[in-house]
Amino acid sequence: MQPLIVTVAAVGAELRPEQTPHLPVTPRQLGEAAARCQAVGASIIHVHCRNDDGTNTSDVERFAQALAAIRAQSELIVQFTTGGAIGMTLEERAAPLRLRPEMATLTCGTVNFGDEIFENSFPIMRALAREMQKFGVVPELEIFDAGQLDNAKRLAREGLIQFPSHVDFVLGVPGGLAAEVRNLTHLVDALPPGCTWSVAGIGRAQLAMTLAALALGGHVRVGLEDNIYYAKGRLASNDELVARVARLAGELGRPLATPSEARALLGLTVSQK
Ligand code: KMH
Ligand code: ZN
Repeated sequence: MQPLIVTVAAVGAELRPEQTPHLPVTPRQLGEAAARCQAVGASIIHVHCRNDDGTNTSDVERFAQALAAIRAQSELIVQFTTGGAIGMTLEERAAPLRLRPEMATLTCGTVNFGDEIFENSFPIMRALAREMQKFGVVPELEIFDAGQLDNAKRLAREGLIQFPSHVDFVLGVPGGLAAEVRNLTHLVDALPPGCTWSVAGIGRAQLAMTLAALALGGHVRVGLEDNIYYAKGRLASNDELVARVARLAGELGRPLATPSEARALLGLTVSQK
């Protein structure tokens, strides 16, 4: 099995700071979270940015500060969101790509998202993919529902993304595909040859999906964006969630990928540090 790539989705867009004291809101807090998560086994950090009051922002300067803070304190692969927050325009979602992070997410279809709609029409996906091509940013394909993998294959036929690619299955969003092992295995079976994949289980499903990925030889995304609890009624920090994955992998004899090993596995040959 490949060394395990652990992604930490440290902040996301949906949580309010009142929900947990562990949310990294400022660039400085993101840098500190990156250092702590690398120390316990993470190799990628998935980045959203907030204003000091916790509201979402796509401000390029704020992303630049976050990027600098993370790079100053860690060697993690920095993966920007292009999903942003519900209600952001395409231009807002794409703006931080000009900073040329090593990776960025590309969600491969529209999905119900709680009571809201996370809109990713083909024109939106094409525009984001083109921006990534323009700035040399490697996409991680986000799959929230079964048909989205077929959308990704269509984007590949159009020359906007390339397979093999790194794919993250985000399972258990209310409105998306349920976080069940049979759904995960179905998606893994449908991947084009040579892809690497991870799974992000939402809420309580984070732990079960972690265990499934470890068993199947995939990679894992954890973090407060997807789940704020360590156990029922007990809030987690990002590094506690990463450390738990590391311990579980250790029990299976699966080594953790360092950031440079993760870069090699993902074809990100040049570190920008
Ligand atoms: N906040 C969600 C609407 C991504 O980062 O690419 C979208 C999201 C996905 O978090
Ligand atoms: Zn996100």
